[in-house]
Amino acid sequence: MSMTRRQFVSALGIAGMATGIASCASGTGADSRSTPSATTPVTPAASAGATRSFTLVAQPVSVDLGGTVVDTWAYGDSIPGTPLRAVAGDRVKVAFSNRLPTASSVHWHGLAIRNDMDGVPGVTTPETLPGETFTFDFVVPNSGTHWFHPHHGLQMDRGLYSAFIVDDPAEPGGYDHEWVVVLDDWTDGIGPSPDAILADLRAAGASSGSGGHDSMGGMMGHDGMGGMMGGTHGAGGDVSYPLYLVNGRAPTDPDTLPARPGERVRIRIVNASADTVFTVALEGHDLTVTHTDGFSVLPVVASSLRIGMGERYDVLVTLADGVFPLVAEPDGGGGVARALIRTGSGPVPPDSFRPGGLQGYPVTVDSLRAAPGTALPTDDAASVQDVLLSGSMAPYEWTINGTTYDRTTPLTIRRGQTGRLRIRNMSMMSHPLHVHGHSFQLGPAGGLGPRKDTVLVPAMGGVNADLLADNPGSWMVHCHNAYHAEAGMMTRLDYVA
Ligand SMILES: [Cu+2]
Repeated sequence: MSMTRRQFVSALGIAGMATGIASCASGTGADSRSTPSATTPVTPAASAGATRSFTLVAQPVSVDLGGTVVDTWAYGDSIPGTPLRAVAGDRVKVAFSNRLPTASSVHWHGLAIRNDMDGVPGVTTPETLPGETFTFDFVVPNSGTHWFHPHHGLQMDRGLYSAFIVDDPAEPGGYDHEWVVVLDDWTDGIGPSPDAILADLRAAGASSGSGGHDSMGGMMGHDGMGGMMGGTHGAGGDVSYPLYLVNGRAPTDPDTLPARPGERVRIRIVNASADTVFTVALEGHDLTVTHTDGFSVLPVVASSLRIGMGERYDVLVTLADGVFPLVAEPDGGGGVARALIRTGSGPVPPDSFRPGGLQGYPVTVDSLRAAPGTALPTDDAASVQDVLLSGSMAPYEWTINGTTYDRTTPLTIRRGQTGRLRIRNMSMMSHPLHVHGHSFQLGPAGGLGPRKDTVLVPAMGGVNADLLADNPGSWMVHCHNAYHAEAGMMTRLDYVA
């Protein structure tokens, strides 16, 4: 049975309301009732071409993460904040009020919008001072699972993030439920603050004695630093997190999607963490990967998939009968993030449970191909530029093309050109590289890989990213590890005459 988009949207809206009520009513404890999932499920926007106005407030809050109450910063009073939703082609106005004790700004990750609304202080958009309101006003060009967060210091590693879903009116739908799943690594209010962690990383780097700028940066790795930080991480990021979250909930009190056996679910997965690459699997089910970063791919059936910071993957699943943990395992171990899908009765597996799919080989960008009509043209790139990712733990500095951001030489492009970024990772950690205001085509030649805006570049590996210069301005190109970005791993892509 195929539905028109309008029928689908209408049906999903009703299903959304019904399941929202169900999830409130089925909570067993006060915590479950008082903090229903912020994102289960979201209601699609009704029509294209509209002007949609939203308010967004960044503020200090106390939030229950499912048994643990933390003081942190959030959009509104939940983590994640209320998702925003529009239809491709809509004009969106967001009145952003900053009630934080410090300046902030909002970046709309994945939306290829006009440069002056991109939310990067000092480059595109003025920062919003405490007590002030700034109204973002832009047309949303591209559909997909996107998100938003501050582009301001380490604020992203607090609770300041949520999904921004953009519907494509031409997309057929064909699923019964939709579920936004936002992954996060958490320390604020439990462990040291993000700013204290960065100060520790810098102090440890300065005092380690191995000194000097190491061009093979990162070869010494983060294992040593993990030891210094007293953490348990092996091959993970630079930070040891006490908790991992799905939709703002700890694994002991997970967000739950109620559904019926045989129903089909679209799961929109966002990795909003600052320092953690996750591998995701759903017990008892394969995941059919349909989109990454909002762009459709030839469907691939995966037992698990690997998702870097800032990346998004959409998957389809036809549900079996029972209770199924959706688990995101961080690189390096140290716990899991998880949610549950409940289609029948049965006990909830313990929070340490790991789906069998995690033992398989995870899907990465290497296994994905752009769907027909999705790929960007990549022939005859008019410019080819190297983007070398490197760094060191002592001193704690991460670099692009050998320099930190304060000394960077921006990449350049001419309007209308196709430009190739030859991204090479010279370090022993993976880095999710994000280009603002554009998407890029991955692969050695046209059309081979997926189209994306953030790509997890493996340790000592490389990718070619071809982009089309169709959105003039000065744009950030950076590692989406918040600590690496703060430690210098950023540059710009500047349009030149
Ligand atoms: Cu990085």
